[in-house]
This record gives sequence, structure tokens and C-alpha cells, in this order.
Amino acid sequence: MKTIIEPFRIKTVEPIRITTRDERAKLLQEAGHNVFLLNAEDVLIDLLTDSGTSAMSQNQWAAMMQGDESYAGSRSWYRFEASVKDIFGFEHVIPTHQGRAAERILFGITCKEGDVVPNNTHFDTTRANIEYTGAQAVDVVIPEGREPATFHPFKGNVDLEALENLISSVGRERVPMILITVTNNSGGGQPVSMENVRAVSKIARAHKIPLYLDACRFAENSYFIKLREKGFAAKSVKEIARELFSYADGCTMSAKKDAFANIGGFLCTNDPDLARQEKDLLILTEGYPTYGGLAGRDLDAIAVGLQEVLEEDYLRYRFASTRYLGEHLSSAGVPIVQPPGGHAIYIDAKSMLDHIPPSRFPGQALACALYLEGGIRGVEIGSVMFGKKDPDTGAGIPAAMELVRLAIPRRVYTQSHIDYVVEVLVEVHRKRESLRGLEITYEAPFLRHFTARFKEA
Ligand code: P70
Repeated sequence: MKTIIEPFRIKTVEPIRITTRDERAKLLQEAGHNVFLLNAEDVLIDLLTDSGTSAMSQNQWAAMMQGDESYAGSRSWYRFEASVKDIFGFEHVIPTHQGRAAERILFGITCKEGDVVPNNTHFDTTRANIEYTGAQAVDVVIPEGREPATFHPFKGNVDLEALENLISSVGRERVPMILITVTNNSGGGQPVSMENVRAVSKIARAHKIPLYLDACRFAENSYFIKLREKGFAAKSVKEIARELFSYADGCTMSAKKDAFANIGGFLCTNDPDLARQEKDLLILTEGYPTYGGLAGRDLDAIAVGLQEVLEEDYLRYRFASTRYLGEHLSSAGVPIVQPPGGHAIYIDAKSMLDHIPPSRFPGQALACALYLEGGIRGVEIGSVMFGKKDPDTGAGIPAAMELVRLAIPRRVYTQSHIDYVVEVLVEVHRKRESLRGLEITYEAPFLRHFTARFKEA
């Protein structure tokens, strides 16, 4: 059969509410043209993020009932640790309430003013947590990774020459670690090849610099390797994931993505001294090292979710549904980052709205238009999220790309929801010339996209 179906049936449903265009125009105005500031109740199809928004399985809910809420050494902790070690293989596992808590602890200990941390592309909280320590976050993705329309099977790959040049220009003592984000979220949800991870690991070891993976979407990246890289077709996704992690010295992980959990994360390392310091810091702000800010039942949901996300029936369906959205948009003339990523489709707002300059935030304007037209919430990944200011002149420096991400929550929406999204987008694309740019009226000192307010320019 050609049709790839959802490998599950629906047992519990959550109603969603249809609003009128007039209501949405008013709500958008009240939210300062920032979709983060809308009430979720007023959103029809919520593609803001695939983070914490998954539908859990009956096995995860059943596992939650077995949650052991003991403060120290709970059974839930041991099940969690065993599940993480089974796949990730690192010696020390430190639970956290989500990915950015793992980042804050890791970078808080290892990074300082003047340091430089390379990554294929840093995502928002990763970059912000590095910069918060005074270190510099530098993106070294291959050139194809910054060109939306270019096809490449592993557009998330690290540019090895740029990495080597960076290390030799700043000196290895100023590079506390090398990061690789799998899949590359800022650059279209694009995968990194095993060959590239191996090559980066070789460079890292030669310079005695630890290599860390930002592992949020490790299962999707591993499945891309199985589908696209020579020599992996016959391997299980778990075997591929294990090999991927074998080249690294540790990882940060948000269990809100490829673990189907609504909250949670962890930090792993093979370095016992670092693990000790991390646990000390964990106790200060997150909690005791056998729960790290999570309830026992959360640890159990993650333990089960990590294994489920590696099931190939699920991954086949996951990729088919993302690809379905990408192919329908693309064939209707909507410019997207090619090829479709694992967890999301990214619309190239710079190309679609070429009458709005980056300084007027075409991605933000498009995100607002999608809400106004059809109650769909996506997120800008462009100059609102990653734009900078010139420290001397105060002039805006635009991001590498102006994208709007439509992230697909795992196991949540059906094909007819996606057909509706396509219809709305095609309509917005038809009216694209009538869209106007935006100006910022309020912004926070870091991670401004979450709370900024705008007005029409
Ligand atoms: C997303 C969310 C989180 C994330 C990530 C990577 C590669 C670390 C983290 C932090 C954040 C977000 C963005 C826009 C709208 C809503 C949410 N990514 N590394 O959707 O993990 O969130 O658990 O602290 O993608 O991509 P955590």
C-alpha cells in the first residue's frame, strides 16, 4: 500500500475552537502582533512548537501511574536512568526540568567571558545561555544550510574547515566545547550525517575539546541517517542513535521533543569531575540529582517515551506527515526550506514577502497573517529571534534567514488539519503583497521574541 497511515487510534480528544476573522484581528492587536502573547484557546491549529505538545501514549500514561514520588533514589529515577543510558550510553545522567536548565548548568560551569562555542547553528536558548556567561556562540553550518531553496541531504552538517579555522584563530584554550545540534532547528530541522559527526569528533579529540550533542531531536536525526546515508539502511534507529552518541563526550536534551513528554530534560557527561559540579549546581536550583525538578511520574513518562520515539512505524508516519505539508505548500508555489525537515516546515518569508525588508521583520508579519487568516500559530525564526544590534551604531544586523516555522506536534493533528493549514497558507500567499512590515515597540534584553510587542510599520 502507498498510503502511510497514523500508526495509532485516538482514545481521548481535546476540542479546538474556531474564531472569526474579526475576533482574531482584535486578539492580534491586543497581543502586540506577537503570537506568543495569544491565549492558546484562541488558536485553532497550534504549530508554535513541537516542544511539550506531544500526545502521550497509553503506555506513557500507564507508566505515570507507577511514578514513585520519593524525594531521593526513587524507582522512577532508576527506570529513567536505565532508559537514557540504554540509548545515549553516557556515564552520568543528570535530570533537569527542561533543555535550557541543562544548558544553563553546563555552560555556567564550562564557559566564561572571552570563550567561543561553535555549533552547526545554536538555537535560541542555547545561544542565550552561552552569551549569558560572556562567551560567544558561533554558527559554523555548511553554506547550503543557510540557503533555503538548495537541496542537500544533510544540510545541518558542520562546515569542518570553518570549524578548524575558528579553533586555530581563537586558540583551543578559548573553546570549552564544540556543540552539534541534531537536527538543526534554526536551519530548517535539517539532519547531520554520521560521517560529519565522526569528522567533528576527530577534530575535537585532536584539540582535546569536548564534543556535546544538543540532542532534542536525536531520533529524527537518526532516522534521516538510516534513510539517506550509505551503510545505515539495515541498522535499527536505536543502533544508529547509539553510534551517534558514541562520538560525543556528553549531551543536553529536552525531553519535550523526541521523548514525547510534556516536560523534562537531562544533561549527560562522561567526565566524573564535571558531573559532580553539575550535580552540586543542580541541587542549588533544580532539585536533588535523582529528580532534578521533575515529578517521579514525569521521569517515567520520559523513560517510556525515549524508547517509543525510536519505533520505525512512528518515524515513518512522522516524516510522511511533515513531508505531506512541505510538498503541498511547495507545489502551490509557497517557498519553503528544502528538503522538508523532520519536525517542521519552514516558510522562506524573505522570498515570499520580498517587499518587506528584514528590518521590518517579514517572518513576524507572515506569522501574524497566518493567525489572522486561519487561526494558525507558527513562529518566526528570523531577525526577531536572531537579529542583533551593532554595539557601536545601534543599527540592526539581520539574521541569516527570515523563516516562519510550522512545527508539527507529535501524534496530535490528522491529515485534514494539515490540509486546512495548506489551504490557509495558499490564501495568504495569494494575498502576500498586501502584507505589511512591523516595528518593535517593546523588547527584553535577551530572548526578545518571547515577549516583544510590535506595531504595523
Ligand atoms: C522549539 C523549542 C527548544 C530547544 C531546541 C534545541 C535545539 C534546546 C532547546 C531548549 C523552543 C521554542 C521555540 C519557539 C517557540 C516555542 C518554543 N526548542 N535546543 O520549539 O529546550 O525548551 O526544553 O528548554 O530546539 O524548538 P527547552
